[in-house]
This record gives sequence, structure tokens and C-alpha cells, in this order.
Amino acid sequence: MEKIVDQEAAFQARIDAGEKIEPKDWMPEKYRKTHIRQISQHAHSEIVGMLPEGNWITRTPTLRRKVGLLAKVQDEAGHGLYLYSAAETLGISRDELFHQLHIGKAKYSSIFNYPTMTWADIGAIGWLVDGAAIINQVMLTRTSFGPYARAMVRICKEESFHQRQGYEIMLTLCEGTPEQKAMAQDALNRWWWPSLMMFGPRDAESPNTEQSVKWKIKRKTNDELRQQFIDITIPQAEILGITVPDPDLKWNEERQHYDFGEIDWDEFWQVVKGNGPCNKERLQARNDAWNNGAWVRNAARAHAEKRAEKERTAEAS
Ligand code: BYC
Repeated sequence: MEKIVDQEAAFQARIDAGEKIEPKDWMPEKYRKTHIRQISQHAHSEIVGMLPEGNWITRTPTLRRKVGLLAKVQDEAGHGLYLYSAAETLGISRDELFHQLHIGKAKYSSIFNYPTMTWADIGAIGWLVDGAAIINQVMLTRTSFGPYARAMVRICKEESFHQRQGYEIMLTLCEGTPEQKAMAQDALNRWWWPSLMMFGPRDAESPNTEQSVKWKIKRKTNDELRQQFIDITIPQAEILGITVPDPDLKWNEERQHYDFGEIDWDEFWQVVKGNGPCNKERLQARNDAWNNGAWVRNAARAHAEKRAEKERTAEAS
């Protein structure tokens, strides 16, 4: 018992000194579990996040937009792969991580349970969803677990391209016909509040924040990041000439931040619990992809076994 207390104190001292924790280092079991939870949820978000945008690859308005969107969706797959690899360093298999997603046990970001109804939604996702993700992920480049922090550096570079391509779509629509501008406004109306929910519950209702801040998994709280996102995004909406759907939004000179209205937390928890507009469709799509890919996994396994057998025979002779 005393040994564990000493180890925990030494571990906290390393965190306090700003050292990175690496996979083979001693770590408290809860630190390991928190990381498996957060990194795998993050990986699942990247993979499930391909679905709403993938929905528009065949319907982009121009070839240039198709190339950009294809590259973005492929990037998200790559982000998922770096993150699954980072989670595996903590001693959990990728099959287990997928299994937890497929049976609905593991979470993924609430935002991907909303539908992409018009082309402007693709602009809004890049601008707002990737914009929110960057705010969170720039913080995570300094998180205390080495493999997660390093994955984030590369991911952030790609996310900033994603954010700009989304904003450029919005800018083009807002400079277009009145119908195009109305489409951009409608997308902002539908994506604004769910984007604010991406940062998670209010600090007072966030069971994991206190410990995660202590372990420097999180360097900022959910509410701090949400405020940062709002402060950065409002001037961008002003440039576009569209209105953020929040009558309570107002610059607060004293706080030097925007005040904003109440988020619908009931909607947030309903979506997190699986009752959002597209939760069932998203899980079905992931399960179908897994089941339809069985023949590829079987073929790869058979090929690997054949090769190993060949090598064994060559060594024996
Ligand atoms: N959605 O104590 P809290 C992308 C859960 S993808 C669903 O504050 P924590 C992109 C939370 O898990 C980028 N669940 O938790 C991809 C916890 O439940 P459990 C996605 C949520 O972990 C494709 C409970 O609520 N980014 O950029 O300290 C196309 C209490 O919350 C949500 C990441 O995944 C939510 N929004 O803080 C385009 C970032 N919020 O697990 C773009 C990595 C909370 O205890 N994750 N919950 O059962 C994080 O930074 C943190 O996990 C969070 C939550 C800030 C999200």
C-alpha cells in the first residue's frame, strides 16, 4: 500500500514538473483508464465523423470541392488510426475498441449525430466543428501522455486546413445569391448550439475535469474552451454577415468575453445517451462497415499465416 502511495506521489511530481508520461512508465490505473476512454472516444469521433461529410462526396457543387472534401474525409480516417494506435499503447486491443463502439458502449462526439441536409452544412462543419475541435486539440498537444500529445501535433495541422476549407465554403455562399446566403444562415442556425455542446457539460457537471486537470490531461476546462471558441468565432460570423442564433449573445466589456445564452443540456444528454437524430444510423453504418469488411480481414489473416508457414519451412530446410 505504502509503495503505491509513494509511486502515485512520484507520478504526480513528474506531471507537475511537466514531464511526458510514456506507455511503459508506471502510471495509476485510473490514469490509464481515463486515457483509454478519452483517446478511444476521440478516435471513434474521427471515424464516425467521416459519415456526415461522406454523405456529400458524390454531390459537391464543383470538382475542386470534391477533391477538398475527399482529402478531408481521408484525413479524418488517418486521425482515427493515429489515435487507435495511441490507445493501443495502453494495453487495449483495437478489436476491443471497435467492439465497444459497435455495441454502443463507447461514446463518440455528440456532434456527429446531426444530419447534413444541405451543401452549406459541409461549410458549417469545417468552420464550426473543426474550429471547435482545434481549440480543444491545440490544448491536447500539451497533454501529459506522450503518444496522445504527439498524435495531436499532426492532427492539428490538418484540422487547420479543414477549418479554412469550411470557412471558405461559407464565405463563397455568403457572397453568392440570396438563396445561397440563406442556406449558409440555415446551416449556422442548426450547427451553432451542437458545436458548443462538443466541449462537454458545464464544469460544475463534468465529473472527469477535476482529476484530468490535475493530471494535465486537460490543460483547460470545458467552459474555458467553450468561451475561447465563442470569442474567436463571433467576429468570423460578422465577416460572413450571418447571425449567430443566440439573442443573449453580447460582448461583455468587463469580462472581455462574449456572454451567451443557455445551452439546451437536455438535448445534449439525450444525444449522448443515443437518442439524437442520427445515432442509430451512425452505429448501423459502423457495424455494416465492420461486417462487410470481414472477408478482407480473413484474407489478410490467411495471407499472413501462409507467409509465416513459408518462412518456417525455409528456416527448417
Ligand atoms: N459528446 O466529465 P466530462 C473531429 C461525455 S473529432 C459525447 O466533461 P471529459 C472531426 C464524456 O465522455 C474531434 N460525449 O468528460 C472529425 C463523459 O462520459 P464518460 C472530437 C460527451 O472526458 C470528423 C461525460 O460526458 N474531439 O474533430 O473530461 C469530422 C462527462 O463529461 C461529450 C474529441 O474527442 C460530447 N460532446 O471531457 C470533423 C476531443 N462531452 O466518458 C471533425 C477529446 C462530454 O465518463 N475529448 N461527453 O462516460 C475531450 O477533450 C474530452 O473527452 C471532452 C469531455 C472535452 C469531450
